[in-house]
Amino acid sequence: MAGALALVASACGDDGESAAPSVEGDAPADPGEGPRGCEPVGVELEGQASETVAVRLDEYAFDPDTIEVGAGTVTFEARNVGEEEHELAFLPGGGDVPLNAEGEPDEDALEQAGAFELEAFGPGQTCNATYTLEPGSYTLFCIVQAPDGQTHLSKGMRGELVVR
Ligand SMILES: [Cu+2]
Repeated sequence: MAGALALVASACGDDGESAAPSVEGDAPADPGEGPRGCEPVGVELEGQASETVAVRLDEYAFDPDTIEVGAGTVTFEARNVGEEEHELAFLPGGGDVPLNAEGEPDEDALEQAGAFELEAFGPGQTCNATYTLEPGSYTLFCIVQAPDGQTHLSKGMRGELVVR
């Protein structure tokens, strides 16, 4: 086994991170045809989840757009049924997503508010995010840019999560 591994390693030369160069190599084609893949969140918590909530992401809405769950560990099973990438972001406290002077989402304010997200992933994929949530209201939103440059949020892609 060790010998086989050494052989593979030497066959690859000094390329210790064989995945990285190929990702870089593919990068120019990505904006056109390579949607981002799912990067699940909280996989280590999934076993403790007391609820699983299926959410469909589409242009430009969440379905359902109002979700109620019990406090504790919850898995969101997000399915992108649209044609663009989508994300599932959470703003604790609810209310409107803070915007900057240009009318775009204010990243600093979002960070201060403790916003968190399941990062954007491409059409046809299902991606899980598991969080342990405190009771309260959360605004759900997606600020991926549409082809016309506007955010999905500005096109109405938002919802509400109530954690009891
Ligand atoms: Cu979106």
